Amino acid sequence: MKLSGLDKLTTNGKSIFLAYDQGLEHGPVDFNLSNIDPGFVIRLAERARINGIILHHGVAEKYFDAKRHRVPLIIKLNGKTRLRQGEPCSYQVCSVDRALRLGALALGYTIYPGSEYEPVMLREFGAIVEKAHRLGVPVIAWVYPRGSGVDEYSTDTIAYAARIALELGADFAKIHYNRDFEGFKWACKAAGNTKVVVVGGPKTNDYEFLCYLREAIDAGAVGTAVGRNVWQHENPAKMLAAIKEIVYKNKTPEQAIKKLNG
Ligand code: FBP
Repeated sequence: MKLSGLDKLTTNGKSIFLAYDQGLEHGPVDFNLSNIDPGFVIRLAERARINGIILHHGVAEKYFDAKRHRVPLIIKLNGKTRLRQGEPCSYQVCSVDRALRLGALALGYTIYPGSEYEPVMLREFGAIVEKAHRLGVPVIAWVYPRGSGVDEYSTDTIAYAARIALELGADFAKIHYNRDFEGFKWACKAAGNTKVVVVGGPKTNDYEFLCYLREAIDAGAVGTAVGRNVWQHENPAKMLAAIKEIVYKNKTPEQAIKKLNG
């Protein structure tokens, strides 16, 4: 199966995606006066020449011009707000057709395995993969096991998440890394030919974040789909440059931090 956008989603086999879907998932609470502007974040991704920016369709329609912007667009097809309580459930909010009309090179979808609503998400995701692959479009699965009784960050659960992505036909699995290095190696093995990218998470200490990323890549991840650790940074362009040192250039966190502070 030939997927047309796949080569742009990697640079020598490695990927850096900038996630900017938090406006729906978390609300503007994550933003400041700069990063609340989608244009600011799109420009950041474009200038850094990374492998993609992840947007919901509404933001893509109003801010992203596929003819002008030189960064691959990844549209997240489902979403939820944090206002709703209870078992997590993220339904499709954008069709494959609309995403492609908006210029998407790849599609994203979040699955919450273990949730009461898991069957709905599995069914929607299955239909999306079928259509996307028929059209030659790659699909990224956010696999976040959640729901009562699910230990989201256990090593076994993370490996299960990776495998779910493979079983369901995802081209990339976006999963958590709990700092169990050997466990994450196993998770990357479990993902098989599905490429693993790690979640960024809430903004943390720069050096800690770069160490986390280094480890995840050494364990077998091809990169990261990070959001807040970049655009909440006081110097997001430099943070992206430091991430590039780790992901593309195979540098150490110490070398990358020099790039950040230099
Ligand atoms: P961050 O790097 O900011 O954590 O973004 C990664 C991401 O998966 C986003 O794509 C998504 O909006 C968010 O995290 C979901 O976070 P959660 O459901 O864990 O609150």
